Amino acid sequence: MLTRRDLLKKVGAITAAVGVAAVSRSTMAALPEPVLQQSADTMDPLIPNTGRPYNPVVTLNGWTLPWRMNHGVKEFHLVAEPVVRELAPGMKAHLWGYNGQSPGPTIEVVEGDRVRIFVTNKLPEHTSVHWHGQRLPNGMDGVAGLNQRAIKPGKTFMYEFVARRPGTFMYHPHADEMVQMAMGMMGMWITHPKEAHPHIDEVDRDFCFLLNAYDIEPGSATPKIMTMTDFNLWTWNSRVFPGIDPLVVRKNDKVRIRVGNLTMTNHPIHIHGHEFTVTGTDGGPVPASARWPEVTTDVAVGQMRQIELIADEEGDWAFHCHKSHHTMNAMGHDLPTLIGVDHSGLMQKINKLVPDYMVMGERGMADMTEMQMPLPANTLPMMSGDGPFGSVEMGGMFSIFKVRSNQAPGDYKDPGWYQHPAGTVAQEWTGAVPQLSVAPAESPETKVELKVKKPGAHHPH
Ligand SMILES: [Cu+2]
Repeated sequence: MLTRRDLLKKVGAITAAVGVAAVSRSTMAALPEPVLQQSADTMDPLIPNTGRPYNPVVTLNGWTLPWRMNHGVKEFHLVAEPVVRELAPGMKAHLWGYNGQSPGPTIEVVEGDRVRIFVTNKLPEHTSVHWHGQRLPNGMDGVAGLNQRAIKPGKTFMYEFVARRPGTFMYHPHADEMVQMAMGMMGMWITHPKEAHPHIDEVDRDFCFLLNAYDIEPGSATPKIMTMTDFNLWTWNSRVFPGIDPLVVRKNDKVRIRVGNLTMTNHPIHIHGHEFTVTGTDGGPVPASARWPEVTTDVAVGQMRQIELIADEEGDWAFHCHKSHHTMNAMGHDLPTLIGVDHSGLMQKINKLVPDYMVMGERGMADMTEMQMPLPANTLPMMSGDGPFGSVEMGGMFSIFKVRSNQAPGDYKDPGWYQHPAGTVAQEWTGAVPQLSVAPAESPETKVELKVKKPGAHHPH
């Protein structure tokens, strides 16, 4: 049995909120003490010490909210508030979230639990919480104006319902939704089955995370809330690679990964080296007869996909969104494609006019990772992340599925890079090769002429 002290230790650098200025003392006294998180690290699973037992999830770069048992009701306290979230080492974003982080903490309960959630609003504007996918009384569904009055700044509301069906759900505001979700307000909700379920398997490791996205101008820290499609930071639980922790498993573990999408576009989630099946959606578990093998599954907007696999291939396997623009960090999209364009002599000419100008993309964009281009403060390189063989040239929605035979059960610590057995890494061929012509034939039609436009009105001499 865990004591409260042990419980707090497990959750990491969490603190109880003190001096909540906007909320009166008497109101707070009746509420469970809110638990806050200051770190963006992946916390160990929260082993339940009250209520029905279950196998807890691991929230990627996140944590589970501790609860208080009050006469058989599980009581949670969410605090909606501005937060500072580290997106990856080197960049912090000013977001809105819950209990110190964005996304908010994962809420884990068991099928049949009566749940009471206090929501305190410390934002500068009103909010509400919608419990995506839940069966509940209409007045608990959280759509401000439709199902309840909005929660004004400084006020606390109470939601209460029975977690009727097992599954993976999400929570997010349903008041000024576009702004509040663009600012990072969202979290996951897991309802574990109360007993053996015909369509829910026991697993050794159970991960969850949300897909989200931000548009933060290089050098600034606050997302642009009006952006509809052109986001520049594609995140998993408000983290970008190389800031996203690896998913660490023991060889032959049965692994479940729950992925919810609260961005404004779809994300084909892809794993290397293994096949998986989709075993559940936010509508519930999928019967075994309706599952088929995949290596990529599309997670559309507002959907959750729960995938399962046997981790039977050792190694460091890429796990990422298959939209190549989503595995990049802050970038502009209005650059011309320059592959194959001859820049000879051009740099000197341009540098006379614009001393800092750099030609990019002449041979592709891979040079970007080596370019010592000065970045504004609080910005990440477009692609980076060093691997054992050089730069991984990735950013955004990318992580590594690390399968190790010597990883202890229940150990989620990063084991470092995979040590490949001798002779199992692709390498340069040093034997004889047939004569190949590499340079493309040049003809007047394919030769591209570059015209340099000089800044200012007058023509070049
Ligand atoms: Cu994507």
